[in-house]
Amino acid sequence: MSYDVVVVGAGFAGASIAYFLGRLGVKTLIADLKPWDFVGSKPCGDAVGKHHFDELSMPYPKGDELEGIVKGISIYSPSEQHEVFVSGEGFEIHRIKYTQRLLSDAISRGVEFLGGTHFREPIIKDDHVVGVKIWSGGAKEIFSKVVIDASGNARAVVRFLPKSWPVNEELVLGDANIAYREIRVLENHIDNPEVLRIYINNDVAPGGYWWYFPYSKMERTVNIGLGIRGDLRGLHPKELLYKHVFSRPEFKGSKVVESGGALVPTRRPIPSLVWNGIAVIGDAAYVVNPVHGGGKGSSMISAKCVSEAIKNALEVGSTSAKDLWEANTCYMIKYGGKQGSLDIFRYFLQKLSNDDLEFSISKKLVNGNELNEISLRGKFEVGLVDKILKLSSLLSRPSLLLKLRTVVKYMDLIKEHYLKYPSTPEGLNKWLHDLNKILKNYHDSLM
Ligand code: FDA
Ligand code: GRG
Repeated sequence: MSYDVVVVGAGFAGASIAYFLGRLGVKTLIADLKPWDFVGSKPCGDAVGKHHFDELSMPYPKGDELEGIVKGISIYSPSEQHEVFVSGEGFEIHRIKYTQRLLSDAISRGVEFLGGTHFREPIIKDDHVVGVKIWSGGAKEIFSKVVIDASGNARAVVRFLPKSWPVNEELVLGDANIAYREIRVLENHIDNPEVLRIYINNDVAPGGYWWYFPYSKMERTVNIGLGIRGDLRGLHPKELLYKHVFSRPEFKGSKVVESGGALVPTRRPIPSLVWNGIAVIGDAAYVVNPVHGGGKGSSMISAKCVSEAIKNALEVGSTSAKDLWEANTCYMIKYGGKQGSLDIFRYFLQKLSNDDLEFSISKKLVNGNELNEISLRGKFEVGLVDKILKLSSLLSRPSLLLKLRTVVKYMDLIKEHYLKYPSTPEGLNKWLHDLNKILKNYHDSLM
């Protein structure tokens, strides 16, 4: 059996690329461990920014694929006495139904779906991935011009590849969150169900946050979860959620509809989304917003960039790293640079004490619009830096002030560096070397 493309994993990223490849008329097979009825099921807060669908011409979730409308996010200080409201449109999306919608569209255009299928290992020939070994009611070999790893945190394909291939960079747990969530039906009505709530508190969720995301289309139903930095031994997000959150009176008598947890990569993307005969998208490529941990929008961006690069590579008749490379230049410009710079910000945020967080939110060092700008562009505008510097010096927080200066400088440096992402694979080693130097200098200066 042979295809142009085999996609391993039919989660949000895999289903998105199947959707794009179907529309590009590329002969594709997509396989997942899960049977059809469960594809797309994944512990998630289910929130996605609307702008992603507009920018990528993806269909909005509709009917029962849409569980809630989002009008903005309230971010609460550790005491919960102060909040910043970030206005922005989004959706609470039904993970299974929307994934099935994308896959159905792809199938109607000739993409083949194989459920209940276990990817076992890649087939590599002359330094090129040429196919996959799978178990699907029996051992099978399938050949293809490109294999796409969309297997999420399993990184089921790339982890078999040589370490010298830049698609195989391991995740360090300090660069991840471990997150757990439950979907619950409450006894009482939820106020402002179109506003998502994020609570930052180092005692409750060290290195992360806990969230309360109502499904506005489903009366009294809410997605509540908690994420902590991945390398904090002895702490468990489920235990913290039960201890600090579900013990509150508002959850008394609530019914658990669904529960589960998983790892969230919260770092810059892997150095390259493609190599010879292989592409990586979604969580397997660490394409997640490092500050808020949302990865659905960026999964779709990585899928779009990779699908177009594959289409063009197939046209020239070669799927080498060089011929697939435009996937990188597309992704790194659209989102990778923002991830790189927000990774710098994330590291700073994770070092702040509850006292610093309370101070920053209560004194409104950054308001909602400004936070939105930082989140959208991965950048502090010059006027904002001046404002914060003035406010913090007036209010005498010299250590915070000094650190923030460093953070802003390195966020800009990283952003500029991603703009210089190499146009061919030959430039990658030098670019990576320089990136690691910037990161080392930053970490040393924040010690
Ligand atoms: P995903 O894990 O969804 O899919 C991978 C697929 O590969 C699975 O279907 C799996 O079965 C399959 N697979 C794995 N190994 C295989 C093998 N060997 N053979 C065959 N198939 C295999 N993001 C966001 O935008 N908004 C949010 O609110 C949240 N909230 C959130 C909460 C929690 C608790 C977590 C853990 C994560 C989030 N995220 C999020 C992140 C978001 O869920 C994540 O970025 C995307 O779902 C990633 O989609 P992928 O398709 O890459 O991986
Ligand atoms: C605790 C790190 C950690 C992970 C938990 C709950 C969760 C994972 C992620 C939720 C992400 C989130 C807040 C989504 C809200 C949706 C929304 C309207 C986001 C607006 O942000 P965008 O769209 O961000 O500007 P991106 O980076 O996707 O463009």
